[in-house]
Amino acid sequence: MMKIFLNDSLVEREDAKVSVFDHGLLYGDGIFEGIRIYDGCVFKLEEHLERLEYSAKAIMLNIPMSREELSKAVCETCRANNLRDGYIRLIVTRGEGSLGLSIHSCKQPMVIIIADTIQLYPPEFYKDGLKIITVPTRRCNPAALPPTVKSLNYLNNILAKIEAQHLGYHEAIMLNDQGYVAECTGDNVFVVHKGEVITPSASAGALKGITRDAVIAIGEELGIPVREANLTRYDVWIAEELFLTGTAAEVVPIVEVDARPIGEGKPGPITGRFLEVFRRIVREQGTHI
Ligand code: PXG
Repeated sequence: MMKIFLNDSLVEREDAKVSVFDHGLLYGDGIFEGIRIYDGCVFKLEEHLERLEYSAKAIMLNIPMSREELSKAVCETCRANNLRDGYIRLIVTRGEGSLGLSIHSCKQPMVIIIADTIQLYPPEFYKDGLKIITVPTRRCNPAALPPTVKSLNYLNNILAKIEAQHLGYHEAIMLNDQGYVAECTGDNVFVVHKGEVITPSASAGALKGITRDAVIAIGEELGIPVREANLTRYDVWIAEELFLTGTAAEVVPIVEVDARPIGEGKPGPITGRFLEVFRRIVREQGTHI
């Protein structure tokens, strides 16, 4: 039986219920993290908890647990479910309140931790690469809703995902309101051009991905220069290599964007090196549950 961490204790899945008056449901008022566990080690747990705290601060949400308490609760939830490899969803909602946008009716934020198996991308995506498109839906302007906040309001990304899937693609590049590349619907974007690895900055509308940070560190380790810059669709089309990073996706090669083959139209060597090192470090680093 699956156990869910709800507020301050583990409960059975059937008993893990949230009020219809929770502002997480009513307004998408809340935050979350998606975390991986590899062979009994939670990958980048501290980094995920730090980002959760920053998201909370940005939306003026008081997480009712300390970093240590959250860390313990994540590990405890994995152990209670005998989970050694999988996906952890950590959610903090504004909690139950009255109908109305005001946060003041919500007295007790709700903490939920789900530890489950993960639906991975099929191995062909890594071997053959993925074909993607840019979509008309623009990434939220940071002045309207900072994309750096990992909030429960994913409609912007969902609209882009719908557009991609409607046309038969799995992922979409989202541009910001100035027309620069921001990110994909649930992954960060990297291009390889003339030996350099380039990714959009947070101010261009990218989430500060934990996998993105890990890839930047891997670049340093490998002596491959990685930098942030504004990228246009043109920059993407003429790139030698392109890859996406994310907790679920890890490092996925992209071989076509908007019907233009990327490089040779097959996964590139630099992408391959990043994926290889990434898959090594996820097993070497991490918090033992
Ligand atoms: N951009 C967005 C909008 C995301 O939601 C990333 C980038 C990559 O960040 P990380 O920290 O994961 O490297 C994300 C993360 C899911 C799922 O269920 C989505 C994410 C993470 C895990 C699972 O689709 N998004």
